Amino acid sequence: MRVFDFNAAIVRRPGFSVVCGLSASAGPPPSFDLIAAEHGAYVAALESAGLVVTVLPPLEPFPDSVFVEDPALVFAEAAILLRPGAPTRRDEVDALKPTLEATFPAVLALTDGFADGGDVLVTPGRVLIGLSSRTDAVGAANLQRLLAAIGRRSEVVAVPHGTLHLKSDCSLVDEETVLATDTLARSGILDGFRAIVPPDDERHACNAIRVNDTVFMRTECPRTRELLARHGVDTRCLPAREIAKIDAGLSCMSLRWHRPGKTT
Ligand code: CIR
Repeated sequence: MRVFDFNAAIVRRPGFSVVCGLSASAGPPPSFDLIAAEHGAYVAALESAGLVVTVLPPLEPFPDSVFVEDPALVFAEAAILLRPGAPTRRDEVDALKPTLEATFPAVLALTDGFADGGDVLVTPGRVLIGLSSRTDAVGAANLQRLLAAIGRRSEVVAVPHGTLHLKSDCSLVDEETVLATDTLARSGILDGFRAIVPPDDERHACNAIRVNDTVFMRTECPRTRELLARHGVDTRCLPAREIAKIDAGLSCMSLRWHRPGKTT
């Protein structure tokens, strides 16, 4: 089983409040209708890749709750409830907990510090945990202990300054290859991987997701798509321009795992 072989996912529909999602820039707010359309296309793509998708209802009090990747981590053997670094996102965890308890054989929980799922990159040999403005050293150390308890090796790495999450700037393309920004590729964090580096004006392409045999990537990145095609990878483009206005990308809209006993 490869770390990107998935047959199940959990997503949450955006609420109308998503237009007030956290954003580091002072640009115009996104449109709810366009975000809902991007989310719809995303869910359809996961389904067409063979995943059974659990769609949770919107949570209006939590504008960023559509980004289910941040409050939890999921593996076949267990889910881990995290402690998001942004105060407005902390209680998203409680809202997700009953679904995870009903779905996974075990649910562990971070008790100290802060960690966002967007800072966690699962690779074949180890789980990378990025220290960022959302994930602190205490949270990362706590997460390492929980990962060890389920038999996963992990390593704590530093996310370059100015990057929201580790996975804003990198993603796994295959078992030996990552898509990464130039800064991250040069940082040493990803040593041991072959890095495909998009041109700087397509750096947002680095938040992609490998799902089974396809890399889902953002629509507006034709040159990165070409690089991936040259590498022999099948790609599928998805719109994400609107969620990008609130600092989000493709990885953050789902929790994905391989549910034992399912065939796809
Ligand atoms: C936030 O700032 O928390 C949201 N507006 C965006 C979260 C994106 N999450 C992710 O990339 N894992």
